[in-house]
Amino acid sequence: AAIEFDLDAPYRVEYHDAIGSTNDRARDLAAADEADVVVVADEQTGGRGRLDRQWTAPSGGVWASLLLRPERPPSELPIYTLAAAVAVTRAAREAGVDARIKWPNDVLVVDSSESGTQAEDGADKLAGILTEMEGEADRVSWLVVGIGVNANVDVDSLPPGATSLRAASGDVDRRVFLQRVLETFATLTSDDGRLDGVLDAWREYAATLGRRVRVETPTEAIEGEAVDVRFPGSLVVRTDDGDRVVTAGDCEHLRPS
Ligand code: BT5
Repeated sequence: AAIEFDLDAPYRVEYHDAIGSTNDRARDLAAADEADVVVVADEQTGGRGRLDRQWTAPSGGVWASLLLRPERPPSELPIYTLAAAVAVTRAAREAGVDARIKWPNDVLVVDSSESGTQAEDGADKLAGILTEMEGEADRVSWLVVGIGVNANVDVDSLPPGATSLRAASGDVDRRVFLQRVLETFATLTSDDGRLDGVLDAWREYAATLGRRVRVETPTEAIEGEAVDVRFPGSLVVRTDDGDRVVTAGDCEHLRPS
């Protein structure tokens, strides 16, 4: 179903009925010196997750990639990914869904029915964020924030462990939903400070804080209690050997021991 994304946002909108990956298209626009564009598609045929994983993106979802050129060093960019997760979570909650964030940026819906297919202990994945960038040590050249939300799609068309807004609370007006996401994202990332508002909102929506977690970093696995998030988006894990600050990795929520 074709949709029009005529958004009232500080970004130019480029809409596609079907495309390989909105992130790839945004990267092409970056190479063409564009900025402040959001690429939106009804369907993706080659959607991408992190670490070369596939992202299933049938017609009816909100698949969008935002191209930005923030005046920040690459080391601070995780805060944009957290801001995107907060923005999606807020929009989902406004749509009546009990959405929460798993560090760093998976949006989950807590499922009280315990059906057993969940990606995480009692929760299903509603949305994911894929952030990509290029730049020097002191300043990013471009940043692409890819946002994938299972909106008006059947759970049957998604991988196990996934859920959708349709399944959790009903279909949404995708134009309104994306508009809200972009508004929140723009507000949270507009101040030049340390973007503390992002962390405060992230803490409010966190599913991870206070839980036992196992985080696989590129070099090791760290287990302990997730006690806080800190700029630019690192997880503080309390282990038997003291607090560890984890900047990147895959996080698994463990059942309480
Ligand atoms: C993510 O990766 O969660 C980032 C997903 C970003 C997708 C957006 S859509 C717009 C933009 N254009 C793109 O091409 N990508 C971005 P990761 O944390 O690596 O999770 C990937 C894993 O989630 C897969 O290995 C599957 O297990 C699962 N998965 C795949 N499709 C899914 C879906 N639609 N809903 C929930 N889980 C899914």
